[in-house]
Amino acid sequence: MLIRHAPDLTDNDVTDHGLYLKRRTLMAGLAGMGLAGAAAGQAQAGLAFTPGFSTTEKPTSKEDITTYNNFYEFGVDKGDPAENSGKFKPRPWTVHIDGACEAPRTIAIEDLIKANKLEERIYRMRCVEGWSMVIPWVGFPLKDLLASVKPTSKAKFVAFETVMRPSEMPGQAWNTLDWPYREGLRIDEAMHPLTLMAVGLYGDVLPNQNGAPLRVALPWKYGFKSAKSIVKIRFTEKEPVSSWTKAAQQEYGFYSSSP
Ligand SMILES: Nc1nc2c(c(=O)[nH]1)N[C@H]1C(S)=C(S)[C@@H](COP(=O)(O)O)O[C@H]1N2
Ligand SMILES: [Mo]
Repeated sequence: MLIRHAPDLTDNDVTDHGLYLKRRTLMAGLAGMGLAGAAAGQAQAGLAFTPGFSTTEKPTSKEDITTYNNFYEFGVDKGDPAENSGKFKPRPWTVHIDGACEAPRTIAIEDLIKANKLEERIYRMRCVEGWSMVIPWVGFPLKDLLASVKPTSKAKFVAFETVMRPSEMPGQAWNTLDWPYREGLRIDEAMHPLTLMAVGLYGDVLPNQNGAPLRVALPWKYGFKSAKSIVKIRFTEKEPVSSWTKAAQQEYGFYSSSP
């Protein structure tokens, strides 16, 4: 990964932010009246959610969040994911969960969204390269999904795997990482109430470049721990492989808590 001095990408686009906050308040009000679904359907093809944990920090603009990305499957430059992910098909999509659990299963993205109560959570994401953003995610606690498959006492870690689809992900033709992208968490980190399975941002479904249709978002870990476009989740007894740790053990240790 290139180490670059990037600006602090915190947003200054007041108009965008103002509109967003208005809409967020509206959605919260409607959700209270049980109308969020209808409102979301009418207003736009957005996701119905209620506000959850947040930060008082001002969200980065949607423009910056969706055009300055790390997603090596689409190339190594920050603009590559937005530019090269147009052909990627995030639907139909299924996630397979197995390993040390009693009820392994394969679940479709629509069913996952229906079965879980979506919340908006505004987290600061820090990349180990030195840049950060404040991102309004929409998602649900990962622990709810994990609990649904009944992990056993042998489940000490949780391993995540990104989809392998070289025909739609041009970066997978290069040996920049050992594909598919793999990351892992200790079971208590994965079950932490702040660990989010994100399916949207800024009230809409996740853009391809941000990890559609679902990715992890951990507010206290460096960005690379949050795998994008996940197709496999496995409970393991041993510490799982991390693509970045494999590539550069010094910079990307397994734990990698951010400051
Ligand atoms: N599959 C996959 N997941 C990934 C990456 C990647 O290259 N491939 N990059 C990671 C890194 S280094 C960061 S900082 C974040 C960036 O997330 P964002 O582009 O949505 O801001 O995604 C993480 N998840
Ligand atoms: Mo990163």
